[in-house]
Amino acid sequence: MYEQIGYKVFLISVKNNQGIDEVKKELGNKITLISGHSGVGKSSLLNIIFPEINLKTKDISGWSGKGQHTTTFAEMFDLPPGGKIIDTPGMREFGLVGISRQELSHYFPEMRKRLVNCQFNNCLHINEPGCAIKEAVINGEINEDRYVSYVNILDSIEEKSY
Ligand SMILES: Nc1nc2c(ncn2[C@@H]2O[C@H](COP(=O)(O)OP(=O)(O)OP(=O)(O)O)[C@@H](O)[C@H]2O)c(=O)[nH]1
Ligand SMILES: [Mg+2]
Ligand SMILES: [Zn+2]
Repeated sequence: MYEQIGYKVFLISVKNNQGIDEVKKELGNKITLISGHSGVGKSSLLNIIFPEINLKTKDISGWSGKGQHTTTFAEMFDLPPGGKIIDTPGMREFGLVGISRQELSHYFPEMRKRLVNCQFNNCLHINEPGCAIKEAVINGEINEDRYVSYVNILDSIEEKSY
């Protein structure tokens, strides 16, 4: 689903040392932030790529599965090949700051390139006539799950009353 939209996706395993080199190659001379739920293996990934960082990770034997965060604050490290990487604590929920309802679809690459085809230039792609986004969802060009995510996020953004 994400590859279709144009994102790079890597299938990796720290335990089996699979796909790690491909990720490492992407990191040089960039600033990268690692994000995801607690316990998905963010710090373990950084440790296997750059052992000199030596981050604390969860011990499997002491792993109760809930409410424990091994990484407790975000920390940025210089990478030997140049660039920086930021390890962050696991998160429960994402919120958006500073993105208006009108702007939201610009952050979905597969929507952004179709916006010019909507009949109204302030279309929110919900129930407007002549909406190119809804049309693309109906004929399968935009993934339905992505559209549902869009609608859910849109609902979570409060309309500013000026
Ligand atoms: N099977 C398997 N286990 C992994 C993998 N990567 C990490 N783990 C295990 O998952 C557990 C959690 O790893 P961490 O690296 O501490 O996870 P984290 O995402 O940094 O967690 P927080 O710091 O709490 O956000 C540890 O017991 C790791 O050994 C993997 O690729 N495969
Ligand atoms: Mg961690
Ligand atoms: Zn539209």
